[in-house]
Amino acid sequence: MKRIMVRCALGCFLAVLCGGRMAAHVGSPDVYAEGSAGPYKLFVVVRPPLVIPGVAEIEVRSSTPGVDRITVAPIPLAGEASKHPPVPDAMAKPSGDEQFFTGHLWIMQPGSWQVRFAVSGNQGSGVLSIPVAATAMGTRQMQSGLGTLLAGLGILLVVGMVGIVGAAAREAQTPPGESVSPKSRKRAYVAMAIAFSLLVLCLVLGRKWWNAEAADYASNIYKPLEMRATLAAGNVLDLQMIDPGWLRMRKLDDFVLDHNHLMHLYAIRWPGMDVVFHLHPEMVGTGEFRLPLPSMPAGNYHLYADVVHANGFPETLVTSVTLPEIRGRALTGDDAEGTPGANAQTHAVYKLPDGYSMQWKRPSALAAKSPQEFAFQLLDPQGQPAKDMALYMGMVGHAAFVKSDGTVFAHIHPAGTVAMAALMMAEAQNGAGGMAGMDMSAGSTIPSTVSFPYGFPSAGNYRIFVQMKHGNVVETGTFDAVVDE
Ligand SMILES: [Cu+2]
Repeated sequence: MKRIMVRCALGCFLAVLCGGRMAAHVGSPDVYAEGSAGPYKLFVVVRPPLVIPGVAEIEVRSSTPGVDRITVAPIPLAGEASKHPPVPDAMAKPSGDEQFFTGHLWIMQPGSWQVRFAVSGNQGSGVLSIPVAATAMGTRQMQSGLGTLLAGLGILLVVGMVGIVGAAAREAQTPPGESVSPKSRKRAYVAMAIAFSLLVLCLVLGRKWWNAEAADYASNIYKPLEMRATLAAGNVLDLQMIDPGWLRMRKLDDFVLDHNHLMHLYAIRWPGMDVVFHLHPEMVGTGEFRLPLPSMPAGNYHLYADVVHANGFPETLVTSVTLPEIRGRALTGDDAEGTPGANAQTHAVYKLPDGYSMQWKRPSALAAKSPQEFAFQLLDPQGQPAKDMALYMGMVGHAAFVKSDGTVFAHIHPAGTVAMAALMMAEAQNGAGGMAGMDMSAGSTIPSTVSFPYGFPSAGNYRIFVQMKHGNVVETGTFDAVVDE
């Protein structure tokens, strides 16, 4: 506890010095998620703290009316501590909007967390848990103005202290009205020298303490898993994970299935983003995955590999590889390919090679950091909603949001930015709630429209790859988005 308090104090004090965010995805730290807390459908945004320990900002909008009260609690996603939730905090209604709630939560440790929402209202109560992978991401320098101010105040304190000690030693025993004796004067100099030495010693030790705490904090700063990609004989792509050293909890052999696969690999030809593959390498050893490549055009590919650890902590590994033209196998199973080519799709309708088309119900404006629904519909060659819809890896659709400068990659589902494997762990603990897009029982018709909750992390140019399945065909629609500040 003492250690936590010290960290906490340091964390607060360093608030302006450090940066933090959630892991998984690349450059897209905020969590956007949609799900059901009992009868209430919620759109949740969790904005990560600047430091760990730090405060996560939370927004909830209920699209079901009648919500009276929402409480939130941070709970580890796995392990013994997940069974002992802390006392929850009530969310506030900051505006006249009856359906909009805000709150904040302290996240005390980096790792795999869930935020549990307990909702009550005129239709009863319900619970929804949203996984949050919390990491401290970096350290910034102290602002020079603040540094100068603190140094000045420090010098003032030292000089003041030495002055007080000197005055006390010199004059405390001198009767009023008498002049100070040379002996007292000498004693004062000795006392001031000793006081000064002690203060310098304190400063040196304090500096040591500060550096030790800073180093301890630095060891918690997230270092993403690295990956090396090589083309082996027989058109096999070999992916070797490298752990640059981070928390001891991280292992390279504890991955769990996330919507049917241990790894989801997006290979995007760069810089044009004109070819995209969504593939699923198999694990062949600790931290090593392999994939027989399908036929692919030559080029430099950015590789984004999504994995989820056993405790629900998701990571996205990034690397690039230059490939010659590959004459490999045909696409099978859950493989998918999209080749938008040079015809950048800024339009609302994307024509697919087999006569189908995908339509984006494009919002009138796209702004950074603003939570939005991204809805896409699959149309058959007659322009009617596709009737032979199928689930693709258990869901109506999958989307990848990629920024043209390579700084953002986010693999999103109808339930949002959270890793599906982590979400299912959280759901299992609640025994209630529901995931958007995954709650289809057998026999019900699969809709031809899919909707993703998301918010762009920053302004700029993005390409959105949307995948939906009909019959045995996985379609990849491509849409470009220009996002304003
Ligand atoms: Cu997916």
